[in-house]
Amino acid sequence: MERIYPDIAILTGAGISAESGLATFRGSDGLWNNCRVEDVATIEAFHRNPEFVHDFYNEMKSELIKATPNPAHLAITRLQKEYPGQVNIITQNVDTLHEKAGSQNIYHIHGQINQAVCLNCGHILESWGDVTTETVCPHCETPGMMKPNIVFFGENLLYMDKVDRLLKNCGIFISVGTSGVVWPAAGFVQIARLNGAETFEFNLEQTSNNFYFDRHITGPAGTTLPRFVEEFLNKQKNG
Ligand code: BV8
Repeated sequence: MERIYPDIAILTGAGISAESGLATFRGSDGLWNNCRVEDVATIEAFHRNPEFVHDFYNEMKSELIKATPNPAHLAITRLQKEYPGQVNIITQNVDTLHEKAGSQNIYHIHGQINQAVCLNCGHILESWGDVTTETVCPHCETPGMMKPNIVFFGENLLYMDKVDRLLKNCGIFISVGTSGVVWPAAGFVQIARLNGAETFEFNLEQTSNNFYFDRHITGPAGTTLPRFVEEFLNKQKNG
């Protein structure tokens, strides 16, 4: 009889990039400890002071371009290569470490640091260089309308139609390195679980979402995820 391999949906947050040296948002070294969210990550802040917000993300871009994937990212790439079912990555991260690790099927629901979007025509500009209020949209040639393609608080997430289908059709939901504080991503485990998925949480500590996870694997994802993937793939092979 044909074996069924349930689809896997993996939600990642800043914690998966921590062992690549990138600061998380709400940890002791958190990004939000050094600046107020309201000053950089809201659409009002951008309209109030676009230069400041552009500077913040240009600075972050110069950091993220240097970062390299860690064993947690590579474990997901291995799972995608060796597991016969679909493995989709829904990431809250704006870094491109999943791409650098060779992963596919990546949905950046909070945007991407190496992209800017034109508020006039919607064109997406891929660029690791600085984007400023002077940048001219290469598509509609309007100056001063480029915004970092980062989903600010109060803005809708990207790829939500696709993500909703992935959550409702996955048989396994894995959360890695997210505090489960930011919505609607914090509610994804509930959707997956209510649609029959087995749910796993990988984090240094139990999060407020703990109730919805069948298993909680505590520890640094760079250690726990490769071990989980090894055991999971062996079980798939040996039946
Ligand atoms: C929206 C962009 C609809 C900037 C980000 C009241 C209740 C509920 C919701 C709301 C509310 N008031 C407002 C809202 C909605 C709001 C929200 O959720 N607010 C929260 C804070 C209360 N959400 C929104 O506005 C979203 N949009 O709802 O749209 C709408 C539309 C129009 C009008 C109205 C509504 C938009 C949310 C996206 C905001 N943008 N980022 C940037 O990235 O610079 S959010 C920001 O948080 C990042 O994207 C980040 O990815 C995300 C989540 O953070 P985490 O990834 O979880 O990171 P964190 O530091 O928190 O945690 C790291 C975890 O890793 C920790 O648990 C740690 O233990 C663990 N860890 C650390 N090291 C390791 C590790 N784990 C394993 N191994 C390790 N080594």
